[in-house]
Amino acid sequence: MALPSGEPETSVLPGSVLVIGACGQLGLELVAALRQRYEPHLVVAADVRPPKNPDLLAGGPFELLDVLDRSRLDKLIRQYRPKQIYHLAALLSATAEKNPLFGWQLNMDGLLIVLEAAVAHGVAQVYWPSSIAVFGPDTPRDHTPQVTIMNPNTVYGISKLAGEQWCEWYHRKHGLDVRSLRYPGLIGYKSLPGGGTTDYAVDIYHKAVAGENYECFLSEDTHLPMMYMPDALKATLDLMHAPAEQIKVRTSYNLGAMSFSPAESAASIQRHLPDFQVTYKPDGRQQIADSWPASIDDAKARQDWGWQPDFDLDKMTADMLLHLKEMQLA
Ligand code: AKB
Repeated sequence: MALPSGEPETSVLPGSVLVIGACGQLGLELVAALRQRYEPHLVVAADVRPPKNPDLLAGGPFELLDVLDRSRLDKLIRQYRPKQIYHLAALLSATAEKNPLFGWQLNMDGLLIVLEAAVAHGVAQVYWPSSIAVFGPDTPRDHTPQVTIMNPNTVYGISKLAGEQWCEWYHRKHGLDVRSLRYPGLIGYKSLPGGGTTDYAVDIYHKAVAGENYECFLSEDTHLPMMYMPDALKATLDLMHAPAEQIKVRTSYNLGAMSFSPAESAASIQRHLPDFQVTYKPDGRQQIADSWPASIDDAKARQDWGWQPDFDLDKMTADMLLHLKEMQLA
């Protein structure tokens, strides 16, 4: 197994990878991608609860871990001696708005616990996801630049912005190789998101394939940055495997792929399923969406470590529908 930063294989002893928050939308897919890349038994999946479908994380170790429990984390790090930690556990935007103090505690204390443990145990690399939620209503909405006015107005966004600054601080003060991406809304067929503002963009495909109509919680013309899961996995692994000197941004990189509205998503699906209908009933999540960028300028990621997405809306729709239909028949 070869790990990032050009380390030779012999230096990786025992060299596992720990994924915290492994049962979430991204975690399930990232564990599978890492297990394809490395030896599966070296990729340790951890979450506060076991997976709903154990098959999804079969093929490698699973450990129960509440990321707020530092002594349990220390124990797992001593047991598996990870070279890399992917720390994904968080409350997303809509859920954190409903439970602000716990959202702050999980998102902020969880990150600080992981960063402290990484320094204490000499873990080589940490990955931590940020989000387009770091931007707010004062931010330029179109082609939002890497460096601009932020002023997020959600608990989730405030925690992500503070977290970015902590990542940069641990890099500067402790030399910790911590890397991060500002994900747009992520769309995949293998698992459902939970508690986000961009979740409609996944739900809509499930309803379409089930032969049902969809009631969307955002207005039809709400444009948001989005990304198909294979691109998100590619970006994450490419970032983590880029030579350290290429990583110039130690807060978090803007990352873009496509931008679309619920109406454009519906139209893309209707090209395959003409009878599919969508109605619109915006709820509290509309306000969150309205405070976020419509599209992202990710020139810095492209320039520093060669980021390039593969999927646009129609290509993603064709792939999503194909896989969801296959899963329905299985
Ligand atoms: C959410 O909607 O909260 C997330 C995000 C954009 O970070 N998907």
